Amino acid sequence: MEIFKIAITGNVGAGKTTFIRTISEIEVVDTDRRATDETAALKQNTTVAFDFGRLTLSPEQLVYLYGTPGQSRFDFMWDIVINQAQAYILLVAAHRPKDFRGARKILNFINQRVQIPMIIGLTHTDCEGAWQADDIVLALGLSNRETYPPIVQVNPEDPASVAQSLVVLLEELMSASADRSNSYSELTTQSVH
Ligand SMILES: Nc1nc2c(ncn2[C@@H]2O[C@H](COP(=O)(O)OP(=O)(O)OP(=O)(O)O)[C@@H](O)[C@H]2O)c(=O)[nH]1
Ligand SMILES: [Mg+2]
Repeated sequence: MEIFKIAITGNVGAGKTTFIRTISEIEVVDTDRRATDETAALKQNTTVAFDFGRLTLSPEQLVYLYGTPGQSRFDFMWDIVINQAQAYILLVAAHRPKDFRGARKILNFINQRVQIPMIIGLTHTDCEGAWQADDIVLALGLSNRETYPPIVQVNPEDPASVAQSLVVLLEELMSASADRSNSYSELTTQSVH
């Protein structure tokens, strides 16, 4: 059995828990609790540890989905989740420009710890005040088109949209593994000669 471990990360209210609930075939193990601090102004409940969901791709392939808490005071959980993951999606709420700096912080936090395939998922693109993808890319400090990751629009409430974003992420993961095994076979070929 092949298991792909995918992390879903992003700021408070980006849609991580919803994303996992929408696509998981098992009841999501979530750790949502009533928000008590500044988050309470934004939403009733917030994830305090992690979410876990599961998706069967084929009889031999499973996806495990791990959602992080959005609040940075739980960043020790980001560490635990990201160290388990083979790839991740960073969800960014397109209508909350105040959160772009926080999204950047999460990106830097993860980049300092692991180098794994990732994509950016823009959520809330249907909401009033949503920024265009190009402007969000600049706000996230991703100015070099050659190096920045795939960016998709995703509605965490829509199963087809969530599935489509997972396909893009799994393709990134597959192509990164193919690159790794090519460079491994180049290395071993070189060592034979
Ligand atoms: N209109 C709209 N609503 C969305 C979208 N994505 C998420 N939501 C809603 O936003 C709310 C917050 O979603 P959650 O899934 O709890 O967010 P979270 O990222 O898990 O938040 P924390 O656990 O607090 O960090 C929910 O009510 C979702 O239904 C979107 O693309 N469009
Ligand atoms: Mg959550």
